[in-house]
Amino acid sequence: MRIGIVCYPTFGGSGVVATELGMGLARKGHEVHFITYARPARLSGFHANISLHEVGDVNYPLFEYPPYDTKLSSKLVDVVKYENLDLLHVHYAIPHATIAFLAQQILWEETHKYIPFVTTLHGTDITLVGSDHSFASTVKFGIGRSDGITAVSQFLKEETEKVFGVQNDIRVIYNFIDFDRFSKSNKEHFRRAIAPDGEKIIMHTSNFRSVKRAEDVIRVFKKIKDVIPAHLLMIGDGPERQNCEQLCRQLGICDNIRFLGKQGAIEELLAIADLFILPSENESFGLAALEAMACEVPVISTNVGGIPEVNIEGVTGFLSEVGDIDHMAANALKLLQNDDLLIKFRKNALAQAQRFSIENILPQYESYYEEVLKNAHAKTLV
Ligand code: GMT
Repeated sequence: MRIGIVCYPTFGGSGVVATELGMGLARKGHEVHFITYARPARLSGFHANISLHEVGDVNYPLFEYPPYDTKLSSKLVDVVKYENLDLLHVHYAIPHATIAFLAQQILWEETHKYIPFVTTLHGTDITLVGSDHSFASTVKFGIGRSDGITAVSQFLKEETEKVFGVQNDIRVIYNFIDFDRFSKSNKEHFRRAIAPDGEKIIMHTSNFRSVKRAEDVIRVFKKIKDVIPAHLLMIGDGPERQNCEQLCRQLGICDNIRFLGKQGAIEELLAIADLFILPSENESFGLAALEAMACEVPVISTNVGGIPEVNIEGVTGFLSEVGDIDHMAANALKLLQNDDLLIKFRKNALAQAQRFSIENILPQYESYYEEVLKNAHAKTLV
């Protein structure tokens, strides 16, 4: 199949999933074309079946808000036409679903080629941004016009149906993990550098947006550190990072916390972690938690959104109400102070992550594409 993938190229979860999916499809022999405004952060090296089409800048003094959507739509028309694509798969509804629809209409008018498109809903496109009234009608329209819609969790499917009252069938296809990359490796030298006296290592990765409640990680860590020797690694960057740094100073625990910023090889850091903390206010899936679990790191998380579909209470980690610092810290200590329990949870985390292996999930996308293509043949545009 010749597939065009549209995504945000950043470190955000939707871009990561889109890129890993494209690379997986390419490995299976499909021809994949990424259409984005920059090289996706997770796309590395040369792949025989992968091409990248960058949507360039729009520089004209009139445009205080550059019309990226227009350029993206024209780029999609070109790539579909000249690379003879079979299908578009757009990640994150805003604005990609509506732009794909626009490109579809243009192509139909110009060439009578019907290009079906699949929209994958990732989370904040529905829960935060999508339901903001100023976006709602356009997002609902884009979803409604998609030839196929997938959601990354059962929670997100139900939320989309509730928020937008959409009639289309939404297919749940969970996020996945590539074990060739994400599996525990021996990084003892690195562990010794961070925690020379055998201290426990706690980790958090996110884009430090307020929805991630990264300050809660610091507060939970303070309670852990008050009881046992420990270090915290904070990975990623974003709007709340400064507040987190400030909080460390206020609490006087800076010596035990490293802010490492955006990192490419997360798996190398996860290799030395004992526990992962994800205290999000909302999370449609929690890919960061799955990556941790694949590296045998149990997860202390909140119980919101799709997280309980990934992190199983009392098996792969523990779940708490949003903002319940005491509960999260108590659960973390339960694991960190009992090596046998920690080892058991590590094994459970790996076993649960294996359910989400790329080998299990990628064929679900392939057969969904085939279904969508078959239905598209029967479709006519008004
Ligand atoms: O919130 C993020 O980390 C970024 C965001 C995105 O779309 O880039 O992530 C969402 O999609 C991820 C991949 O499907 C999910 O794992 C995250 O749970 C989801 N984030 C939220 O729902 C807040």
